[in-house]
Amino acid sequence: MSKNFPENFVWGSATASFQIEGAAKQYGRGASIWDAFCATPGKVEGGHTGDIACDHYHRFEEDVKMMKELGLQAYRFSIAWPRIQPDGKGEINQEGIDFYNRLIDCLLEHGIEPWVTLYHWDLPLPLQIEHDGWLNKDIVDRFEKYSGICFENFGDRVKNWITLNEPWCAAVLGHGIGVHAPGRISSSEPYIAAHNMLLSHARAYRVYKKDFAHQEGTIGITNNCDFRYPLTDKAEDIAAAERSMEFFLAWFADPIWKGDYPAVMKEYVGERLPEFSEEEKREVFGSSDFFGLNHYTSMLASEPSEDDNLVSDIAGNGGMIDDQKVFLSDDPTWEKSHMQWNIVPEGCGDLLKWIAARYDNPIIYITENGCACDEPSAEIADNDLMRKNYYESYLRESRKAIETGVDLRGYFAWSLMDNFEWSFGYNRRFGMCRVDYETLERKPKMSARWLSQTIAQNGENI
Ligand code: PNW
Repeated sequence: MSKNFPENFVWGSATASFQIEGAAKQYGRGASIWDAFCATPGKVEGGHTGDIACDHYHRFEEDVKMMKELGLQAYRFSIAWPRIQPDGKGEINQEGIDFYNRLIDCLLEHGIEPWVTLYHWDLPLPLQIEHDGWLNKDIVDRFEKYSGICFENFGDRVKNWITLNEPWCAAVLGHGIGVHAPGRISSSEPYIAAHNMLLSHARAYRVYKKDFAHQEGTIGITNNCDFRYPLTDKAEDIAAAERSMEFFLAWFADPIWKGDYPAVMKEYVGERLPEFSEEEKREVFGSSDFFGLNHYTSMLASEPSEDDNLVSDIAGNGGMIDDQKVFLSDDPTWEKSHMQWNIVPEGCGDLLKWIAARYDNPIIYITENGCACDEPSAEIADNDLMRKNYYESYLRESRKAIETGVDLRGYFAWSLMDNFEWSFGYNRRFGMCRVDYETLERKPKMSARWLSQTIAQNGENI
């Protein structure tokens, strides 16, 4: 078998609207739940906001040029819903449409394929305040309208759509532990929000297939998942690891690829887990042309003992409230990123194989993968060996998974540039390109130069 990645493997990088655009109060954009969250004291480190971010709104041409110079074949970005519909339900803001038209055209002129996420967490604020956001089933109709506006205006040129980015994060971090907007803390709301997200995703998928089939694009959902290794080879730890995967990924993927929530969730969550009607099951089942995967880290899972504190382990590392009854820990030999996320390349390969086995070998795209390194100076950023090694080792394990038959078709490095890292503000830097937040100058780091060579050789150097 050749060492290369498949011939049409897609090499790209990813960003999200709120994290890079800025111009948050300009050109008719309405407020989002993240603007409100940033304005709430104590929620975001340093009181940082998305007002300027990387100023991508004004500098997108420069950014596209940089992508071209790096040889990226694809660029995944998200559309800010409140730029398209400032109140989330009514009038269209033409300036918002015009902006994304300029961006899409510019990408295509440079031979870069746009991959567009419809929702990467910046919900129009009025939908939250007046309608309870994702907790209200009405959101399904609103998301359908918004998606339709996007297909209608951009679908002649955009052929790759992602409905939702990481509904797990929006459900658990946003509605369970409250560290993301809208900052709610609850043990039942995550399941309701997740349910309505799944229905919204499916509705957008169905509308695309019904009304925009002539555009001949593909559309899917992106879920995030860590991998879980059992702490020991005891049967109950092996079961705990599997259960943890089901609470993380199968929660969202089973309804789409198998037709309902995993049995273990029904059992452990009980009546707090909403039920799909038969009609909803049919709408959700089969509603993704590909399996979008964002992956960063792995942890050890075990059956909790009496004194294990479950809650302490969920903040940012992928547990799901106490319901799953899993204790999570780290292998002390694992290196950590500056976000304290374990660097476990083999977890990436094992996760890909887990997905292939459970979901009958779907087409997979890694729509995010990356490493947080704090880079206090430009010199340190320029020599981001840790990030380069991270990309390389995760890609190596991905290629090995492909060799076992996993149908992985593309890889998007998170992220094109340093940006607003949600509740951590601007200090956790995932970017392949450095952004000097004073001057807003951009400069590719070593990892970007490495990825660029890798793309040129279709991964033969890995
Ligand atoms: C993803 N977790 O967020 C997002 O899609 C990006 O916007 C973000 O910048 C990137 O990963 C890095 O954080 C996640 O707690 C946030 O497991 C939290 C988790 C996973 C992904």
